[in-house]
Amino acid sequence: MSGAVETIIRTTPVVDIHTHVFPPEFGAMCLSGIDDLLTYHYLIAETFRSTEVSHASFWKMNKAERADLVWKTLFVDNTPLSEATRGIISVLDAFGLNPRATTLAEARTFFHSRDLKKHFDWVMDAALVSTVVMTNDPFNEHEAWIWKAGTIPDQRFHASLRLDALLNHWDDAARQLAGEGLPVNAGLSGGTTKEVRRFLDNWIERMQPLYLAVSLSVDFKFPEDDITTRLLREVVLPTARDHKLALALMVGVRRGVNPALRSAGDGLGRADITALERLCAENPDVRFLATFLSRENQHELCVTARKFNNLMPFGCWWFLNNPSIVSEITRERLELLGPSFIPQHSDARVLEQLLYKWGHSRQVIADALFDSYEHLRCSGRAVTREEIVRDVTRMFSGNFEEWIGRSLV
Ligand code: RAT
Ligand code: ZN
Repeated sequence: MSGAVETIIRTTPVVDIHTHVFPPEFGAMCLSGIDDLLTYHYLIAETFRSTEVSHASFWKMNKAERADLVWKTLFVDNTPLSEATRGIISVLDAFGLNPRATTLAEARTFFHSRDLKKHFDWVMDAALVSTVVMTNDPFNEHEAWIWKAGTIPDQRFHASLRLDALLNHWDDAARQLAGEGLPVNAGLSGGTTKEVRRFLDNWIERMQPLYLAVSLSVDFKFPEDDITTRLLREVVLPTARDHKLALALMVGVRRGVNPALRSAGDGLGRADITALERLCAENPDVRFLATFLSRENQHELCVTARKFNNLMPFGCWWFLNNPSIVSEITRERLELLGPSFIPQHSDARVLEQLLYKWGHSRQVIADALFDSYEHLRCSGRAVTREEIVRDVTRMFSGNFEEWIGRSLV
C-alpha cells in the first residue's frame, strides 16, 4: 500500500496556490536557469554563513558573479546538506547535469540552449503542476505596466492580488495613489475608502485574481485601533465580499531583521492567533486561507480551523518548507483536520524550483498519508485505491477549487 499511496501522490496534478513564478509573457520577471536558481535568497543567506566575502562586496557583484560565489561556497567547498542546497542538486539531477562540477559552465550552456517556452512546458509537466498562482502587486510600477500593456499570462497561470503595500505601508501607498491622481489621503477621510475600493475593483477586473492576499507581521493584531484594521474593515473585506474572493493571510514575518542581507534578511516570530479567530468570527461570509511562518503557531492554526469552517490552512511556508517540519505539520493537520486542508504550496520564485519543491514535498506528504492509512487499517478499516485518489485530489486541488468557487484542472 505504501507503493500505491506514493504512486498516486506522484501522479496527481497539483494546483500550486502560492508562488512568485511568472510565465515568459512577463519578460524579466520570469526567472529561470542556473544563475537565478543560485541567487535565490534562501541560498544567499546560507552563503554568508560560510564565506568571508562581505555583504557590501557581494551586492556589488553582478548576478553571474554572485551565482559563482554561491556555487563555490555551498557546493564545492562544502557539502550541500541544507534543504535549499539539496533542491539545487535535485534540479541538476532532473536535467542530467553534474552535481560535482567545479564551475557553472556546463549548467549555463545547458540552460541557455533551452527554448524558453518548451522548457516551461517541460518543467510544468515534470513537476506535474497543473496551475500556478502568481503573486501580483499592483503597487509595483514595473508589474503594473506589464498588466496595463494588456499582457495575458499563459493559461496555466493565474493571479493573486497582493495587498502588502496597501495594508502594511499605507502612508506610502496613499502617496503613490495620490501621485496617480486619485483623491486619497493617509487619514482615510473623505472619499478615500471609496477611491481605494475603486482602485481594487479596477485591478480585479484587469488581473482576474483567484484570491486577495497579504503577508502580515508577527505583531499583527485584529481588531486594533489602527489603520490596518480600518483598511481591512472598510476596504479589503468588503471587496472580498463583493467579488466573492477569498482572502489569504500569511502571518508571522519580521521583515528586514538584517537589512544588510536585503531580500534574504527577513525573520519570523510567533504571531497572535486570536487576530485570525476574530477575523473569521466577524466575517463568516468571507473565506480565509491562512498560513503561519512560525512552527509554534501550527497547532493553534489547526485548532482555529476546527472552530471556523470559513478558514482553510495552507502550505508549510518558507522556513517551514523542510522535510522534517513538513512531515510534522502534515501529520498534525491530518490528525486534527482529516483531508480538509491544503498541504503545500511551493513559494517558488524560479521556474525550475517547482521540480524540487514539489518533488521533495510529495515524498513527505506520501509518507505522512501512508502512516494515517496504516493507523486506520490497524483500527479496523482499510482504504481503497479510489479513496486514496479522492483524498489526494481533494488536498492537491479540490479544497482550493472549492474555496475559490472555481474549477481549474
Ligand atoms: O518564501 C519566500 O520566498 C519569501 O521571500 C516571501 O516571498 C514570502 O513567501 C511572501 O510571499 O511574502
Ligand atoms: Zn511567497
